[in-house]
Amino acid sequence: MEFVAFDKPRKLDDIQDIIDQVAAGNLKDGDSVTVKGSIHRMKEMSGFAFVNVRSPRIVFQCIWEEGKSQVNIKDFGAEDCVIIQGSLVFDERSRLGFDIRIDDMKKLSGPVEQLPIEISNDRKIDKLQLNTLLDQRTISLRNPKVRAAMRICDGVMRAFRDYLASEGFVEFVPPKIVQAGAEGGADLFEVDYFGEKAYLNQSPQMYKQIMVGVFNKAYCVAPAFRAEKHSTNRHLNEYESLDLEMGFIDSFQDLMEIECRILRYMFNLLNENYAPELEMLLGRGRKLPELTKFPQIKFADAKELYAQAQGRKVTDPIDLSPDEEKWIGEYFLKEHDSPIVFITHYPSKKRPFYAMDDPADPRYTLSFDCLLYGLEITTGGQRIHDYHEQVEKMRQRGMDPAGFEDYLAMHKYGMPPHGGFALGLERVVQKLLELDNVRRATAFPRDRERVRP
Ligand code: AMO
Repeated sequence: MEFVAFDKPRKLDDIQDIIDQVAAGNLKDGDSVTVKGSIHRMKEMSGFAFVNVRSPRIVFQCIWEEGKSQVNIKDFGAEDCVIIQGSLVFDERSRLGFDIRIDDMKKLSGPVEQLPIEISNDRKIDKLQLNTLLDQRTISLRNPKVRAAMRICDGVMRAFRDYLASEGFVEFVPPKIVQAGAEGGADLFEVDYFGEKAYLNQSPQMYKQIMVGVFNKAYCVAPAFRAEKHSTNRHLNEYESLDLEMGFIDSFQDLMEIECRILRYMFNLLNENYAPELEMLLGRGRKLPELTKFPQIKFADAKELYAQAQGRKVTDPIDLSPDEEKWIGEYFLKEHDSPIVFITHYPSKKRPFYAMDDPADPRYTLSFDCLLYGLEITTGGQRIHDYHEQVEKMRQRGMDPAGFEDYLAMHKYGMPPHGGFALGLERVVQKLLELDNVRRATAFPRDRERVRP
């Protein structure tokens, strides 16, 4: 029998290790290094070649010189996976402050066919039709700018998780196959579940409320499925929902307050740890703004503000159109220097059966949306926790409480005043990175026309 030797010292073969060692003064000009990566681009001149190599986060420059390097550059091409043995050549003109002169280069594997798109050419990638970019996702994701957006997704989820852990929230895993819709409405994907009808979950709503009875503060990061038939630049049929729910709240203000803390933490974390990706997508020197204040306005007042600005009467008093949201976002950015605005007290008619009505005016609910640069990124609010009140609201809506036995079980056996909200990951990333389409903010978008790759 043998044991796994897991305590071996780390091999320094990632460019980031080399950068760190150079910065610490442990590696000097001329020192030997080994580094792994994929050949991103090659530029050959006579007796000389620049070989740009892509590591998980950085593209760095290696230099091949005839006579000095032991390999023939003609044996290599884009997307070859290589291990390079070389030496450091300190050079102020290089982006990293050094290049790597190739002494030896070993090909581990490489493409067997010409690539259908030129991964390393940002200009060509930018000009590709979105559909082509998505059809070729396996390799378009390797483009540094395209993959930068995916790393920002990582940062947003990480910030959500880290911040909630710091406030004592517990992460749980909701089911994705369920017996009934969570939000009402017909936008459900049906699944054949051993001959019975089941659905892909629209939202972990019921499960996160149940978990309030268990942990009091609970959250999950999980896909939500919506069989919505429209095709817009802000809707996906599968999106990642960052959900939280908390009990013993004093008011629904508590929920907005924690969302403010999460967003401030998220923006700071991205600025500190994801600066190269932000710059790649937003432009040199660009960062996310510092969040210091978070305006909130009642739904009815926001409608009025918009109507006044347009010199018209309020239209559709129970909903906000995408144009209105956009205008409200612009208004708060201009007047209050805030990319974020909370819109509170949505009309009861527009909110699901679980939303708590405002005792001061039951036409409205103790709920809110959060807009980021004029796009809804969050819906949330206080829920009904009293069993009889919940049953009554269902009846008023023509719903049969008997069909909601599982949902009502938590109310029946005692729930604290509680509430929560959900942030749509891709919409957050879309807005932070100023992307024209939410599909660019997810590695493998699912929409009416796309279930591949
Ligand atoms: P809602 O349905 O508003 O609320 O969804 C919450 C957030 O999820 C995102 N989102 C979407 N993103 C991309 N494509 C879609 N089709 C899509 N639909 C929703 C948005 C939205 O703000 N259970 C409630 C949340 C709660 O009250 O806790 C819910 O699901 O960013």
